[in-house]
Amino acid sequence: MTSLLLAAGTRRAQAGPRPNILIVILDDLRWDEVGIMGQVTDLAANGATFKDAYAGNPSCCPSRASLLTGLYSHNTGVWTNGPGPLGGFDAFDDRWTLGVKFQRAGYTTGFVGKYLNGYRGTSYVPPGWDYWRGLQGGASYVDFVLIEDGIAVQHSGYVTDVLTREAERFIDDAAPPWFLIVSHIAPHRQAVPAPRHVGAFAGIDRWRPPSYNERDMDDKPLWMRRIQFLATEARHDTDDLRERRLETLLAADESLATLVPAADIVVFISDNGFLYGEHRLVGKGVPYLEAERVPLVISGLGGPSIVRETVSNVDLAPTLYEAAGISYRNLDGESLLPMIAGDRDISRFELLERAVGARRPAYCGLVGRRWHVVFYSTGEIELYDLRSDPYQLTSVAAAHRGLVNDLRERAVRRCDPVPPGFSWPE
Ligand SMILES: [Ca+2]
Ligand SMILES: [Ca+2]
Repeated sequence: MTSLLLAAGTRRAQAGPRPNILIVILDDLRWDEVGIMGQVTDLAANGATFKDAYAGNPSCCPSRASLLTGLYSHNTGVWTNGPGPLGGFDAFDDRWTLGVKFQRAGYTTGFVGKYLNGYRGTSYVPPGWDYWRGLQGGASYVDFVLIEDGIAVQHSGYVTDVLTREAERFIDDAAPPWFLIVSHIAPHRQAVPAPRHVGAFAGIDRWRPPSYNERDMDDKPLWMRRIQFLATEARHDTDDLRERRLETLLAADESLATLVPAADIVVFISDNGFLYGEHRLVGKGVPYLEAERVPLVISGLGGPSIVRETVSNVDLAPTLYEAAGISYRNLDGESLLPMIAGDRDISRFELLERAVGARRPAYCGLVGRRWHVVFYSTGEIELYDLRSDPYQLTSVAAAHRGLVNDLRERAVRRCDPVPPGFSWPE
């Protein structure tokens, strides 16, 4: 096994100008949970591991739209999971995706798995994909419909295994060079592990970071101060959910073992993270690290290296275009190739932006190596010094007026147009 992996790594390192490319996307995987996936560790040993990669709009559909295009939400127009004009499958302009660009460049392109929220009740195949296995929305882990090149096919196997098989079929038949996205639903709710992995993490230590059920919320904006402590039942449910989520990752890891050796470049990423009770929150879509940070490992473009610059899911498209010699323009992201090669830019800030939600105001913000700032449409500001307060326990906006003003000027420039429901306070 080891020699096989080394051989694959060697081949990747020597990838020619038309490399075969595999992107594996997980759903709601936190950046700090990949340690249990041995295949990701192996990828990292041959590649670049990004320690501070972000989804600036940390929920499924906006993040996927950004990943597929290299554009922020304010340019994809996909602000929410939808349905409606602000988000979801219907709101996405699919004419400028990775699939379209790679197909035009002569690649054989494939997409297997979860696409965008709201992709259901249709057999539509988006442009740019020679091989399409789109998972219908709202799918369960064991009973689901794949749109197979325009035809709905009911499946009843374990979803991660079925998607892996469909991906293998593409790799076996595709004329090189090929470009493939495999988009698993693991570890998203309901987080049903494969039968062979049930109980693998039973009894694991409960997750209780310092921010768990945050005691003092006085530093937080009003919408956060209204949130109650997690009750006993919610705490137990979240602990159970975490066990099952981790168990679903084992099948995803097996999928990597199957698919990775065929590719020259491999990208492993998640669409967004997940909170397990930090700041009394369970879920995602909020401006805290556990939701925003995503795992990102890229092999085949250099390394091994640990990259500590702040990067984003919009950087993926330009990185892969550059790696494959495909020209592009007018993208929000930047190629990560210089960083993988060792160039350092510690002044980078990534954009955070989100439309107004049911109980949360719209916001614009920035995150960099040290500072995490969020400007709400209410005029409230959250500023965290990630160096001294990595759990975001105490906002220090009031103590850093000059810094806040500087960051606000940067945010005004980058958050343009502003999210729906947002305006800069006078
Ligand atoms: Ca997600
Ligand atoms: Ca606090």
